Amino acid sequence: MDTNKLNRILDLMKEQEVPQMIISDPMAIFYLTGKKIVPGERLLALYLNINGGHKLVVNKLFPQEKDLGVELVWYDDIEDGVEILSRFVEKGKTIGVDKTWPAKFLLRLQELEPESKFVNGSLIVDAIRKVKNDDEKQLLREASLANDRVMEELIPLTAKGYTEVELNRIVRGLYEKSGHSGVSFDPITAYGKSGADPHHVTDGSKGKRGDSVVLDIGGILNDYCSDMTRTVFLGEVSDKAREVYEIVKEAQQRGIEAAKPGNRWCDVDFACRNYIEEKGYGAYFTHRTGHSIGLEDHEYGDVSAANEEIIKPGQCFSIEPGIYLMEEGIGVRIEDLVLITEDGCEVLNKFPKDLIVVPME
Ligand SMILES: [Mn+2]
Repeated sequence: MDTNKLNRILDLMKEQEVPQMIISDPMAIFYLTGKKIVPGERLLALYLNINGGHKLVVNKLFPQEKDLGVELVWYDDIEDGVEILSRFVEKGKTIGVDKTWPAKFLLRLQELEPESKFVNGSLIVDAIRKVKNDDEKQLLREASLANDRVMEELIPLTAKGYTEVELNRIVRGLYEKSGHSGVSFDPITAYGKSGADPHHVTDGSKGKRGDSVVLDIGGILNDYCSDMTRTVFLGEVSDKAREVYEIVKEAQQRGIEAAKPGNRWCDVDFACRNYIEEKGYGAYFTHRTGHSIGLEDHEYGDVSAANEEIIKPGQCFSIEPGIYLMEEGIGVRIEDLVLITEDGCEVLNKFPKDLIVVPME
């Protein structure tokens, strides 16, 4: 196990009076052990105790060759894994469990430990995961630079007459050929009206002259996610669309300027939203401004009006305001990832944000 990450978690457990915890999220287990185990419906549980004696309860179907730095406890398909796990639990004491632990395991453990209080342990792990160490920062930087290159390759292809579905497949191919293990979410390649609908599902539509094209894409490089959005225009751009584009661009810049230690996460949202409201488009910016990112594309921590947490160095999140005009068929979103430094932020995406009109053949 990564001792630094583990110690940060144990310290927070002490602070929050959670003496023991069961981590079941495979990505959180990977974060700590460096080992990906995909247990499917089977029990996988990392038991942590502030006094030590950590265990990883794992099915025999997943043999481990490497020393994970934690004692392994094996069970098989005919054994009651939760009962085996419960042998390590300290009776009557609070137990933290992950927010996504299946009820079939939690209910069984509650039956075995009726005296214990169960709390959401994810709040602790997520708070630690939110502050990146130096290795993670470097991986996030590299992932975003690779994403910039994919965006550069993608933009000219938007004017080649591909349908959204075809373009979506092309994006996946671009990540594959540039060393990514996959996409970090289903790419959005939305022309005109599609881009103006935030819930649009990629379909067979094609772009036409004057359309905005929302390209919201990200890949997974060396386990870390990228995520960026650029909006381009096909052949020409209307005055209205240009106006909307410039407003979103300025709003996003204001968000970046607000992304610094001491400010709150909601201040970044306000910086973007206040400007868009001032320009009369407040009703058309219908989502939060961003989200935390790392091993997963959407990690715990929203850049939204509801998050009053103070921004800290090492945190990494997206800033992605947008304006969506359904009737005019104009959708504009601009997104970069930022990494918080001691006195501001580093914008991880270097791809330019000046308005691009893609020449049509
Ligand atoms: Mn995003």
